[in-house]
Amino acid sequence: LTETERSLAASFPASFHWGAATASYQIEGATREDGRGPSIWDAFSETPGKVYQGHTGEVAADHYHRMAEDVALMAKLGLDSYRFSIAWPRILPKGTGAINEKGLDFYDRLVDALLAHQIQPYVTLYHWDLPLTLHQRGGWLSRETAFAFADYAEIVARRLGDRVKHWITLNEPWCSAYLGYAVGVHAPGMQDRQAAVNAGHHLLLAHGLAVPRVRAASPDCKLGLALNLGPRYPGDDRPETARDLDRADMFANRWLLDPLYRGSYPAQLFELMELDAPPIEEGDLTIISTPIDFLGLNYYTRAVVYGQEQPPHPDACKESNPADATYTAMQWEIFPQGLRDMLVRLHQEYHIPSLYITENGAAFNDTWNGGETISDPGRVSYLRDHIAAVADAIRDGAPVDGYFVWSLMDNFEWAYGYDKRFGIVYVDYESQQRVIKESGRWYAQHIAAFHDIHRPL
Ligand code: GBH
Repeated sequence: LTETERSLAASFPASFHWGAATASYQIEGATREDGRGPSIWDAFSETPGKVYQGHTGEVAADHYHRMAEDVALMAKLGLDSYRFSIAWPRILPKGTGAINEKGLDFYDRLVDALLAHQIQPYVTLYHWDLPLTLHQRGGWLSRETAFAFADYAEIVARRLGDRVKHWITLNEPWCSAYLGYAVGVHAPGMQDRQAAVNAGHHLLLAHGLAVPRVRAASPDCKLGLALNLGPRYPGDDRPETARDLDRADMFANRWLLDPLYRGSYPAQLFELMELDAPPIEEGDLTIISTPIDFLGLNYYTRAVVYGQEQPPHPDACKESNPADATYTAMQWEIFPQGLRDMLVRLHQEYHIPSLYITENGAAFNDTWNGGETISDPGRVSYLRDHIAAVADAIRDGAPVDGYFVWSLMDNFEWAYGYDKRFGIVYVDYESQQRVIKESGRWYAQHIAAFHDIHRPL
């Protein structure tokens, strides 16, 4: 590490957590093993034309069979925390009803393996793999799915809650709702904006209903959810730009933040979208805004908004990032300051008591030449500059308690299949060999430097 990098590591408080994140469907494989039921992502990825080159999660990084090796890898990197998700269809193959003990056993062993290495588990209960049977009964368009989720959450918390002290109910409900039900690029692949708004409400309700159930089953736990938020900046100073900036932010950020933290949807949102409000029942917003312990922020990039002559729907604002900026392989602009700005805003405007970066990372076109490591300088800079932005946010008062790299290892990148690699560990999908990239080595050194500073003399 350079001198600057050492002082960056030293600037974090001793209580700060360093981890990496994954999700069940993206890494596990073994989709038909040990009683796992099908999920909407099995069905979606098996539908021709939905995922790049017809890739599916059937094998993925084979983590289901290589769990012990992968935990050893985390220990080698020096992670103190690991965020993973539980596949609902492994626990309840049909979404409700009969429990599949073998599914619970797998996560039980994973938690024990992590704790044996002093790695704290951060468990996401839903990272997009809805049991297919529930989809056939209406999926997130049905209120019943919210109640089914709360039952499922309690089953998991009862089994793991003596050892798991950090729970994340949902990962990125914005994506589940809008990409899954309006754009159709994610499962279940529907293209209906009203459906997305309705699904969003049932996802939030699922979260709110699960909160007391998890708390009751997991004593002294901390609980939250992870949102993908992206700050919006004006492209120029025209009044149309200010107007559309507000609309874009309402859709991208406040749609879910406001019901969770203010107990109401943004006043104009559904009207401006020219849609009906979702089916809100008496008491729903109280359930949704049940206090939680922390918010997980998944941050990748920002957007720059340009006003249009005709006022657009909030989900159709003109966004275009600068041509002279640098971009990742996803064509997402690299903009670390956006992470600082969003953290400070969450602190100042929403008074959130504890923040985690539950995902941050980048895809680059890594290639392995069979050697000891893989050169990925773009990812090293990305991580360093975003970690520096977190330090800036802390300096400006944001209560940030931890940072998770997306991702521990290369994995099934949803609609992009295995074409996009986010890992700090490379996965050779032929041999399933893992190779630590230079970014993984850099992150390990960063964590080691952090511990050096805080080690009692
Ligand atoms: C996450 O999704 C997922 O949780 C994870 O499973 C996935 O592998 C990972 O990221 C990488 O894709 O204009 O700022 O709104 C992130 C999904 C990324 C959705 C950025 C919207 C648009 C950028 N999103 N995105 S912004």
